[in-house]
Amino acid sequence: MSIVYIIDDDEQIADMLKFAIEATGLPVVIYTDAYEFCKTSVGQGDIILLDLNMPGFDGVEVIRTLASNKCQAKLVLMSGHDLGVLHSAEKLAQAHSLMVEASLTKPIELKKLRTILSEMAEDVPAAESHTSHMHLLPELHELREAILNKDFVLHFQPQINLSTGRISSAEALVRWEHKERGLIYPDLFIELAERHNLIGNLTEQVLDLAMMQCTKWRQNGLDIPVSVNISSENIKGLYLPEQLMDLLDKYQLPPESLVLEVTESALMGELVTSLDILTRLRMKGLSLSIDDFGTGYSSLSQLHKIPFTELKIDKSFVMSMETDNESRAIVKTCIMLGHELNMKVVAEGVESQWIQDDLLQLGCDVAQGYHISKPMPAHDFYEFCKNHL
Ligand code: G
Ligand code: G
Ligand code: MN
Repeated sequence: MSIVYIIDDDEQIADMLKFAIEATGLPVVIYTDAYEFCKTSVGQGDIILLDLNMPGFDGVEVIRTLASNKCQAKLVLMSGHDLGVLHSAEKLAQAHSLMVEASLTKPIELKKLRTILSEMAEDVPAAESHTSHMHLLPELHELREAILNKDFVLHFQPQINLSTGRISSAEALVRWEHKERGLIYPDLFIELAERHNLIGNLTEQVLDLAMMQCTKWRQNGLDIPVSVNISSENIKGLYLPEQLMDLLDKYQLPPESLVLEVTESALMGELVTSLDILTRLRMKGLSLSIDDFGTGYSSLSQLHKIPFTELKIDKSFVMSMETDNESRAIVKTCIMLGHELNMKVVAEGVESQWIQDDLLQLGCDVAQGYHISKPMPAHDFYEFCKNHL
C-alpha cells in the first residue's frame, strides 16, 4: 500500500492533514523537518505532500533532492503563496521528470485532498501499470504494415467563428484502424513514426485523405479549409511546397483549402531550412498555423520571422482559464499578440460555454473544443455542419 508523507514545518497543519488522510485508510508519516525527510527512501507508488515554503530547507530544495534521487513517488505540492509560485514549482518538478499529481493552495480543502489521494492510491502498483501501458504501444513492424496497407482514417474537429457561431474550418486528426485493437490514437504512434523515418509517408497519406475529404465536402456545398498537423521532419524536406501544390492540383483545390499546423518545438531544429520551406509555402498561398502556442520554445522574434497566418493558443491555458486567472491572462495576451502580428487567433480546448463567451469578449476569432464538438468521422462532421451552418 502507498505511504503518504507529509512534509510541512507547521505541526498543526501536518496533524490536521494526517487526521484527514488516515480516514481514507492510508498510512501517514509526518516530517516537520524537510532535511530529515530527504534522508528517507521513498518508494514507487508512495505519495508526498510537500509544503513549498518552509524555513531552512524549503520545498524547492526538496524537489531538487527528489530529482537527483530519481524519485518515483507522486507529488502533491502545497503553498500558501499565490498560484504563480505553485505553477513554477510544478513546472520545475516536471522538468526534473517528477510526477506532480496536484497542486493545492492553502488553506487546503480537506474534501478535495481526500478525493485526490484516493484517486492516486488506486493506481498504486506503478510497475504493473507501466508494463500494461507499454503493452498498448504498437510495434514498429505493425506500423510499417499499416502504412503499406493505408490503414488510417481521419477524424475532424470543427472550429467555429466566435462572432457568428458558424463553422469556419476543420482540423484533421489521424487515427489508425487496427484490425484487432480498433482505433489507435496518434499519441501512441506519431512519435514512433517520427523516430523511424515513417512520418513523411504517413503525413502524405494524411494530406491526401484530408484534401480528398475537402473536395467531397465542397461538392456537397460545404466549403471550408482543412488543417493538417505537420511534424518537424516534414518541414525539412525541401520539396514539400512542390508536393503540396501537386496535391492541390490533383484535387483541383485552391491553396486556401489547406492550413498546415506546425508546433513551436518543430521549428527548433533546422530553423533556416524550415524558414525557407515555410516562406515558400506562404508565397504559394497556403496558410500556416502555429500550434500549441505557449508550450514550446519559440522566441517572439521567430514568430515574427516566420510568416504565420494563424496562432493556436494551447489548450492547457484555455481549458483552465475559467478557474485560473493566470491562464486567462496568458490567453488574453496571446490574443493581443496574435492580432498585433496580423494573425487569426484560435483557442483550442474550449470546454464550456463560459470559456466560449469569455473568449468572444477577449476578441478571440475562432474556437475549437469539446464544448463545441469532439473530433468525429467525416460523415458525422458533415451532418454536424448541416445543423450548424
Ligand atoms: O486527436 P488527438 O487528441 O488524439 O491528437 C493527439 C495529438 O496527435 C495532437 O497533438 C495532434 O496534433 C497529433 N496529431 C493528430 N493527427 C496528426 C497527424 O496527422 N500528424 C501529426 N504529425 N500529428 C498528428
Ligand atoms: O496538439 P493539437 O493541438 O493538434 O491537439 C489537438 C487535439 O486536442 C485533438 O485531437 C483533440 O482530441 C484535443 N482536444 C480538442 N479540443 C479539446 C478540448 O476541449 N479538451 C481536451 N481535453 N482536448 C481537446
Ligand atoms: Mn493541432
